[in-house]
Amino acid sequence: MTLNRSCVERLILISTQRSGFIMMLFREYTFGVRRRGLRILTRLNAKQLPEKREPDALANGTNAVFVERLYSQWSQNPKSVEESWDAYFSGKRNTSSVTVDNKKSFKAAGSSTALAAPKPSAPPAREVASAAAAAPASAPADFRYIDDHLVVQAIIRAYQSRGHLAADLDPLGIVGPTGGSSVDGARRNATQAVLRQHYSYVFNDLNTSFKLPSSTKIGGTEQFLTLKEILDRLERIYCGHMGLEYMQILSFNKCDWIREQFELPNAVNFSADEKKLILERLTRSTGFENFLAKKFTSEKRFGLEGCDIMIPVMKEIIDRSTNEGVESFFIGMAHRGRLNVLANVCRKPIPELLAQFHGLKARESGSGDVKYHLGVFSERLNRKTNRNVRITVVANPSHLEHVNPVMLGKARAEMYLRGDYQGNKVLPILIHGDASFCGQGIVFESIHLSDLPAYTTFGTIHIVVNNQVGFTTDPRFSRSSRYCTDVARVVNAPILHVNADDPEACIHCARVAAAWRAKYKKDVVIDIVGYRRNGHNEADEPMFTQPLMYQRIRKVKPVMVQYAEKLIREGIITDADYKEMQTKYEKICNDGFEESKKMKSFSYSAWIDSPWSGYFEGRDRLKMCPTGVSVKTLEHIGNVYSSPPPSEHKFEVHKGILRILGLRKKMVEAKIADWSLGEAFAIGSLLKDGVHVRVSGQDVERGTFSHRHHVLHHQTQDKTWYNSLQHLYPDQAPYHICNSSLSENAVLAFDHGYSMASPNSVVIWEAQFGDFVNTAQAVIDTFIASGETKWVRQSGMVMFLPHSMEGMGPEHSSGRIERFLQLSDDDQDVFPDTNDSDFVARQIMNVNWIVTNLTTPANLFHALRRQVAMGFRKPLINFSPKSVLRHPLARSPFKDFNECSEFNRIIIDEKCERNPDCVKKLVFCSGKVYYDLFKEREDHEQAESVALVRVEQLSPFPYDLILKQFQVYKNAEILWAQEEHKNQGGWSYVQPRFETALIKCENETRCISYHGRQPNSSPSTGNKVQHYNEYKALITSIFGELTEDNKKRMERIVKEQQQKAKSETAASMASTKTTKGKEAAPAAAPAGKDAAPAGKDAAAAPKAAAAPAKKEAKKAARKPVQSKRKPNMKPKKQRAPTPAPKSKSEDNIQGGIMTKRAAGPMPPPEPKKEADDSDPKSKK
Ligand SMILES: Cc1ncc(C[n+]2csc(CCOP(=O)(O)OP(=O)(O)O)c2C)c(N)n1
Ligand SMILES: [Mg+2]
Repeated sequence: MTLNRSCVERLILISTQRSGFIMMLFREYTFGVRRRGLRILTRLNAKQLPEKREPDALANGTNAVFVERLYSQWSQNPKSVEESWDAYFSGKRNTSSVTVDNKKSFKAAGSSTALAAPKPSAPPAREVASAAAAAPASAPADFRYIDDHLVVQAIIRAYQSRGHLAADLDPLGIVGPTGGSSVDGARRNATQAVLRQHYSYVFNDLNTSFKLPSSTKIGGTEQFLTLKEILDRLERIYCGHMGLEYMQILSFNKCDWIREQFELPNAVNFSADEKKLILERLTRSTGFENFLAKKFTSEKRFGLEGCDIMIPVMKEIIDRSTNEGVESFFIGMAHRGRLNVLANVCRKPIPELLAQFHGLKARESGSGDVKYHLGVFSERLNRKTNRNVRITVVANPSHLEHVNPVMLGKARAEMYLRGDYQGNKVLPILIHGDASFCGQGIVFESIHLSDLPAYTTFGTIHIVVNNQVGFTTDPRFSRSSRYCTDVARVVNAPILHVNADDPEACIHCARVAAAWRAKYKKDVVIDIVGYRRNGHNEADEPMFTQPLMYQRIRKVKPVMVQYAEKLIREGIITDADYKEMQTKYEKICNDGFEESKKMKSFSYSAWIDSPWSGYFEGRDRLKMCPTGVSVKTLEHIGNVYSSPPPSEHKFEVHKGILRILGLRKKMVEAKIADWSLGEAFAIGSLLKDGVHVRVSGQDVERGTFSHRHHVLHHQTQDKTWYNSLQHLYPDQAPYHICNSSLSENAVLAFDHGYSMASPNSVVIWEAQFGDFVNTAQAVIDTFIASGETKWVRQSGMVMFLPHSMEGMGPEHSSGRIERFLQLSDDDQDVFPDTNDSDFVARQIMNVNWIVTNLTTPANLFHALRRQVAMGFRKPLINFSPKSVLRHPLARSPFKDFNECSEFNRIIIDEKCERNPDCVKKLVFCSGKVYYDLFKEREDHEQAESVALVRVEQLSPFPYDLILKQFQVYKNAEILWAQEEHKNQGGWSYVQPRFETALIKCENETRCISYHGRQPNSSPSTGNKVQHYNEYKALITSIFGELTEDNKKRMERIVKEQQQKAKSETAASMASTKTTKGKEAAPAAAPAGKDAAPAGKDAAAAPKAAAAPAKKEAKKAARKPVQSKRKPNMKPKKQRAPTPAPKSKSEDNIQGGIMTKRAAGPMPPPEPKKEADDSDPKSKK
């Protein structure tokens, strides 16, 4: 034992003198194979090593692994190793005097050249072979032998990790390997760029056999190959028409798997029939573009020519994946080759496709979109596998790559709907352009969703149509990374670069990609390197900007022709077969063309990407279902929502949360709801009705303002959560709330995509603060605002955008109401037919979205439930509150949620309406400012003379109700009050609409005046004093200055309140003494410390803004004192657990109610077929 240790220590000593890489090898040796290693070393040490020797080169860390392997081989069969090694291991020789007749093993080509010293610029110490190449010229031949082996290993590794740098990927031959004389003198692509210093290493004999390390599969079943064979095979695999980037993958298993797919002899193998099929598909791909070019010479079609192989690649992926059980494919792509995909992958009927070129009228209203943006859904038989497949190409805007997360969200929802918890049945495919893939940030943001439990689509296959140009810009000016695909490295995706003019290599990559996704459920990229035969579109002249490239392109035969010639040469087809293939497809196109000419109009609905078949059939679209629910339901939801997990589960809840739950419980008992409870009522009752609810966004589980707390965290047990709303009813729909990655753009788009998959779900995306939503502006503009108009694709998605001026500074104040309102497409100058009995529903149906700025929990409840109560779907943009979340006035009694209640588009001033003639001012407002105005009106003692009317639904504008208000307050001055700056908030939207409504009134001479902040380029000041001054100016402009009487009255009230609070505190202390052991019940008032808006942002809330609500909040906040003093008190009584729902998230339920997180529609990816040996998350 002592001996062993000293050996190891000695080796460590030697190894530490070597490079880091040697250390690494040695560490592997000492720790990974320690036991075996020690055995060898014991032997070496005991038998061979003289007492006082210089560090033994043989037994040093560099060679130890090799020696160890050799020894293990020798110990099984001494004849299986070189004679010299046999002698060495059997103790016949001493390591320092090895003088084997190396001529037996090497045909020396001159020992001085053989041991060519490294170049003066000695390779970095980290290189294995630096040790080898640096071996002294006089080194014994055994060392040469070892060095040769080491260099061979290093070369294999170099090909694997760097071979792609010298791969022959460019069909134009502009960018590519220059090639050079390889280590064996043969010409090969791999030069220094790949092999580094090993490139200069000179071997004695090319025919020497080398034992292949386990890190390569090039030998197949062979363990030994000659050097020449090794080099030839590596060159073919890694520096041919495929450039394989996979060594960045941290998992050994996955790297091994990739090697098996490419390195094994005959890995790339096609039968004659398979080759014929590739050609047939190529004929269609190229034939379709040729046909369009002939028939519609001046039309833009963004042809695929130059990357024609993409169609066979997609078809191969579909074939292979269908075989693996995939039933539904979701495709997201931009313009390039889209029509071809529709025709040849989706098999969209050619007449319908060509009709788009004839400029026909659409049968439905809507502005439509250009033909290469429309979505498609097709269901057809896959002839290769004889299985039915559904293919969806998601409609997309011009904004490159923005469709990616939308498609992913849709695919995710489809998985949920199918109960496909592992992504076995649904496969997302994304097609990218080279310039956009690396240029658009949304690519990174979406790729980063790939492994998040609530967002994963279990692997996406990415295909890059890499035509080496973006519009007119060369890659060297459009990206800093070597490859346009580098963005995918962040998720450890294998990246398969492939020459577009080698169809078999491309199809092989497609096969590997499909198999990878099926096996590992992770992203994979195929980068098809081709060219663009025409300009950016067919009308563009590419010679203006890429003259030399296009000179080359003119000389390159289309891949279809090249491949046909190859197959003819190989005797697989004849010339006649090839011609017949072409003629056959041309006829299909021609027949389709003739058919298309007969069409007189076309329907947008034929271009819906995933129809909600039958969902609205037999239903009056204008009939809204009631949104109120029974008090019993409210009580049930309220009780579950306010209860901690059942005690038998010993779920340790944070004490602050227990206090919040206590407050909730009190509210339920008092039959009153705050914002959080109102939201829970909406969600809970939707779930009860079988409507799936998903809430997604940054920190939504707790809620940015700490008001929600849907997911409770076990305080002493990791990864144990509890979400009471998942346990309301046994047969409820699944509820998923998920914190998202810190991205607005991709996550909003993802959830928008999710919302489009089914009308029977409510998908809520919440911004952290509304201000940040503008990072997703493109998604809002191109999908949410205009998606239905362009693509007749409905969505009922909900956006929560926290908004209000509370002195938090320019970027924590505004969700930019004005922008959403500006995008609303109701006509400001047209007073609608308000006598229509279906006016409310029709008005919503005709607008692109609903914009609300709600002030009561009940209205939030109805607004959310209305999303599925309507006979159609519309996005809802709601500006949600911040301080109002806990405002004592922002509460709704249960009666406002019951069966007799409904959504209020405006909230009238009931008191003033009783005596309208006293009202001098009719103030319309929206959102939180109402509570400021309410308070100030009290302080100014103008409760009877100023009516406050809240416009809860800004768009579509509630003309009918506004008109009524004008008529109620005939003599009042009409004001619009807003806290936002004049060029922001609702003013520019409401003003013309108020005018339109006023015009409608007979003999009306009044107009509406603006009261609010002056125009500003910034949403808000960052200075609290200025903020308060602006606030005061707004208040004064409506109510005037406070009079002396007002001030006296206010002082009196404050005193009274203080007195009352004092006596309450005293009383509660007394009662605490007497109710020892019992729970000190918190009042149904805003919580104290725990309920305060969380974080710095909330802490920064200015006194000024908080002023109106503050006194009330303070007053109420004193009550929780009781619970503060009794932090350890247990709740009086714990509710009996509700039985766990038999929902699709059932897998997450442990022991009934305790739950591992139901992360999303599905449980987090289960151990896939193979555990990820590199991912620390998978080990947790
Ligand atoms: C977000 C966005 N920016 C700019 C454009 C304008 N544009 C359309 S195509 C294109 C070039 C795209 O190049 P690439 O991604 O390589 O695709 P290719 O057209 O070469 O197939 C550009 C810049 C756009 N459509 N979207
Ligand atoms: Mg391009």
